[in-house]
Parts: sequence; structure tokens; C-alpha cells
Amino acid sequence: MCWIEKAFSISIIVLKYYDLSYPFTDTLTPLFVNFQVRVQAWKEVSGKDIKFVNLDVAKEYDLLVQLIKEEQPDSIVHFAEQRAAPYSMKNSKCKRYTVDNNVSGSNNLCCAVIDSEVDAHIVHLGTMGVYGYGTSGGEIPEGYIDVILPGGREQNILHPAYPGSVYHATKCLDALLWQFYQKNDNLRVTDLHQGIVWGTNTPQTIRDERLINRFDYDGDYGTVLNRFLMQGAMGVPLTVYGTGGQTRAFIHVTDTARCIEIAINNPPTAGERVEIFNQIAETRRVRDVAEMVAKQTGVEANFLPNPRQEAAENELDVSNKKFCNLGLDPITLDEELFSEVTEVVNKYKHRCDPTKILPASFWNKKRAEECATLDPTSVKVEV
Ligand code: USQ
Repeated sequence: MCWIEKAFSISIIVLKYYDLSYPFTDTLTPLFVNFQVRVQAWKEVSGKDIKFVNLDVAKEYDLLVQLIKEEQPDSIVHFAEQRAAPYSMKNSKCKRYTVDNNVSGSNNLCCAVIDSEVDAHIVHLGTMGVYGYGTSGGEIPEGYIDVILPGGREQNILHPAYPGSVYHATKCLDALLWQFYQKNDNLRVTDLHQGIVWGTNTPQTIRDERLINRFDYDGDYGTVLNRFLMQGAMGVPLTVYGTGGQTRAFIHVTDTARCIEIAINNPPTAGERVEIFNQIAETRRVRDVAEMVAKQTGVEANFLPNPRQEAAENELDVSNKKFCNLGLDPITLDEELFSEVTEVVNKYKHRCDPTKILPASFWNKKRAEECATLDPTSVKVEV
């Protein structure tokens, strides 16, 4: 589906993921699925017009080309991908759907920009997970890395891909598509390698309840810090996977929006290589994040067998200099902002299904066997 924002001096199409045909837990927040309600609410609070079009980017190619021709966008923000790693690893159906939807969607978008003959800048939401975690033995640069090839040949190449799930693998495949279409057709592309998003509201969505964001708390869609904050607010022991020694990159949802704005305002020129930013504020170890939430809420950390095939402990050092040089002042993990999330959770906690809190997606047979003792019905929440 697409949002088209023409209120700024430039025109933007935002391709957004939304699929009601796949079963998932309802978001904790009561998201307004009638998009006309959201569009109307935004008009009322901002005076700005957004047009909403419902189309499947991975399947309805002709409609996508027609839309781009009609709207002549300066930028197209590509968020139209199945976004959850655990969901992508649930079973073969979910793995195949994630690849079909994500890779076809990205390829269709490149073809549609070429066929429509519109010089639109593609801004794509990638992931830090394309790099793997701590695999290059030093700071992860922004997209490209200096290497010395056999014979002492110095090169600057796309950072090697090291995905940890089918979802992350689709973002690696996307990265190769951007490289190809930039080289072959001079497409202008920015790839944003984002860390784990936390928080609920941005300064825009907080203006009206009808604009509320999703808040996924379940084991398939919820990301780690939001899950911990929700569990803390409901008196549920925090679901730390394994030792909690995994170090990951984090970013607040407000900074996500800010980074997209910065990327749109700083497009590569025609012929310039794919621009890549690391869209992160900071890195933290999962058990340290759990400790912060435990201290604030009084709940304990519960170290569970890890449902994922991932390193038990890793270091992670990531450069985010480009965004900082362009004006991003990153929001870091902060207890005041935790309170804002907790308020949202407390308001809607009656909507929580406690049986969805434990992990329900296992990376392989061995991990599933190790997690066999986890009983989803054992979780009790304080309402
Ligand atoms: N984890 C726990 N307990 C939980 C949930 C997760 O210990 O209850 C651990 C996981 O084992 C993992 C880490 O926390 O080591 C992060 O898990 P996550 O579910 O928050 O994030 P992940 O699956 O890696 O993917 C999410 C989003 C994806 C985005 C990615 C950014 O689903 O869209 O691209 O974060 S990143 O991981 O930096 O690539």
C-alpha cells in the first residue's frame, strides 16, 4: 500500500507493508486499520494532505508503474517488506512468503522506476543484520569496507553479507539489486541499515490517538526492548534469550522518522554509487537492556533457552557518522522515554494475549527441541 505526501515542496510516495492475509497477533495499541481515518486525522492536526492507495507492490506491477507516472514523485520510501525476523523463520510458508514478497517488491520497484521514466530517489529500509554481528572484527563502516585482496590489491567493496534469518537474507538480496540497478540504469538509491526500533510515538503520531503506531509485543513481531518494557509493565519476567550476551544496535522510532527525512533531503546524484547509512543511535547488550528495565519496573530477568541460531555473545561497534554529520542528534536509551512507552502499555494492557509472549518461532529443529519446555499458557500478566 502507498501513502503519497505532497504537502512539502517535494512529492514522496511511501510504500508500506501491510498484510491482513497472514495471521499475526493484534498490536497492543488499537491501530486504526481504516486508513481514511488516519488520513483524515493527519489532515485535521497538520492541515496537510496524504493520498492513500491500496496496492500490492510485489504483485500489482502495472498499477505501481501507473502510480509512479501519475504522481511523478521526487522520492519513494520503500517500507513494503515483511519486517520480522522471527516471523520469517516460523515455517516454510513464512520463509517463502518473506522471500517472495520482499525480493519481488524491491525488484518491481526498480523496474517500475525505470519503466515510468521518473527520476525518483529510492530510500529503502534495510537492516543492520545484513552485516552480521561483530563479524568483521572492528567498527562496521557505512555499507562499504576497505579490503586488501590477494596480491596486495586495495579495494573498497560492499561489506560482506552475513544474514542471521530469512528476513535478514532478503535485505542482503535487496542490497545486490540496488547495486545492479544503480550500475545498469543509474537509479538513485539510499539504503538505510537500521537497528532495532523501540518507543511508540513520534512528535507527529502523539498529536492524535487516531495516528497511533503499532506496538507489537508478541514473540514473532515484537522487538526486544519494547517487549521488555511491556513485560515490565505487566509484571512478567523478562524473556532474555540465552545468556543475553547478544549486542545489538538500537534506535528510537522518532529518530527513524528523522533519518528518513535526512536521507530524502540528501539524495545521491545520478551515477553516484548506492548511498548507505547506518541508521542507529547506539549499541547495547541484551542483558544490560534487561537490567535497565528490571531496575525500573522491579521485575526479574528470566533467562530462556535461545530459540534463535545466533552467537551467544558478540561485540558490536558501528559507525553512524554520516547521519550525525547531517544533523542527527541520536536519542539514546533513557528512562524518561521508557516511561512514555510504559504509559502506552498501561493504557492498552487489557488488549494483551499472554499466550503470545513466549517465543513461538524456532530457527531450526535443535533450537525448537531446546525450547520444548516453554509453555505459552504459563505466562500470567497483571491487569
Ligand atoms: N531477544 C531476546 N528476548 C526477546 C526478543 C529478542 O533476548 O524477547 C534477543 C534476540 O535473541 C536477538 C536480539 O534480542 O539477539 C534482538 O532481537 P529483536 O527481535 O529485537 O530484533 P531482530 O530479530 O534482530 O530484528 C529486528 C526487526 C527487524 C530489524 C532488526 C534490526 O524485526 O525488522 O531489521 O531488528 S537489526 O537486528 O539491528 O538488524
